[in-house]
Amino acid sequence: MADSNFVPRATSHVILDLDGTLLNTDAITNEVLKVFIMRYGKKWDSRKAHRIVGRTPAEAAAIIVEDYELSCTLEEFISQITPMFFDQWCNIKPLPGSNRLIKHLTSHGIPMALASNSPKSNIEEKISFHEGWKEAFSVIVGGDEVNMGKPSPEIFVEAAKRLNVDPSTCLVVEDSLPGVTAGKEAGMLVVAVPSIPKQGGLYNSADEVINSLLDLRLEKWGLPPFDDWVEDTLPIEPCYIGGPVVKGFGRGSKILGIPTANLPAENFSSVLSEHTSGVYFGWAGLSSRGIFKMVMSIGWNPYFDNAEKTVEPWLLHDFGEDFYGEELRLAIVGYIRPEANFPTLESLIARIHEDGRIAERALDLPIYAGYKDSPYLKIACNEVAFTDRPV
Ligand code: ADP
Ligand code: RBF
Ligand code: MG
Repeated sequence: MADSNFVPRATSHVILDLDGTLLNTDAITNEVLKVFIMRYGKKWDSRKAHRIVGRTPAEAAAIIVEDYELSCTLEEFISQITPMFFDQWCNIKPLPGSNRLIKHLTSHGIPMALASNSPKSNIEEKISFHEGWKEAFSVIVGGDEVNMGKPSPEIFVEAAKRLNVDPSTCLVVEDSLPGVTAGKEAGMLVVAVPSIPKQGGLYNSADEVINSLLDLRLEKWGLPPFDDWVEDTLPIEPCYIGGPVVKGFGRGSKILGIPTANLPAENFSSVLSEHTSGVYFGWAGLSSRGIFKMVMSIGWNPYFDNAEKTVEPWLLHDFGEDFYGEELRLAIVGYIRPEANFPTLESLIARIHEDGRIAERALDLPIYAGYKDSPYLKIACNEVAFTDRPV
């Protein structure tokens, strides 16, 4: 992995993987496999999903038939499951930062290629649901156009050839281990964006491992930097979620001295799956109390090794009491940073307070301030007049 002394060489072309990197294919894969495996009386274990990430469809099929000891042949499996996937392609959502990255590189005239283990026709079908994607890529290389898919470097070498450039001037962005291996073997610079959380350590050969595309710093690779960060924050497509405040584990309030209101995660697991873990901020509406500034973590709870993501908003206001059972509604409007491991509790606490200050300042900016008036938040306050309430 890149150390701090690492001076990258400049790149001029970007080669992107599709599934798991630009598209949240994993969500659909999980759903389809869950349903399919149930038909055979077995239970899908999403923690084993990493076994198939970055595999060719045939490899993935073989792994699943074997892992779950399904009473069908590989051929039966593939012929039954393939139409189930086709039906879902229109529902695959871009991962956070995909549209932003594609638009940015397009507007700066940086040539882009798509390089995926999927057959080319599947790639074209999948990207057809996303505006501007097809036109953005001057080259598309599918797994059916080479002898061997990733981890063989062939797909990437072919992409560089069609882009008419030396592989060494290409930056690859990849979520899977086979993809990272392929990119490095091809002699390219590789940024890994693991789609399975907490596996970053496995991606040693990548030049950098980042948490999500939102954390991509193009200037590190000699490419034009994003210009949409505002005062240490990144505006995101606003997202509204809410529910009754439930009792948490007490670590936040008792150990960190930072209470976070827990929401029942099952209410919005689909919304959560669309957000990568990290620190976000926005506005919080609390029934009968008003609207407050809020900074939150998504997905992080090292303490309890939870399988599901959690949302933990810290309302930037001193209530002096609990508010369990009250309806809490959130408008999440910006991103601050990826989750991190802190060496000490003190450094974690200091960083969360810094996040709080960043959110506090940012929410006064016109781009974020307006969301305070979202009707969604006001309903949470039982329609009372709260314009004069403290924020
Ligand atoms: P945690 O481990 O997340 O702190 P608890 O449920 O034990 O979990 O404590 C958090 C509770 O503290 C919230 O559910 C809420 O009722 C209360 N609380 C008080 N002040 C705040 C605040 N400023 N932000 C969030 N929650 C608060
Ligand atoms: N815990 C971490 O270990 N790493 C982090 O980067 C991290 N960021 C956080 C950011 C915010 C805004 C908040 C409120 C908490 C954060 N936490 C982090 C703490 C973690 O979420 C903590 O375990 C829970 O808040 C306690 O339930
Ligand atoms: Mg991938």
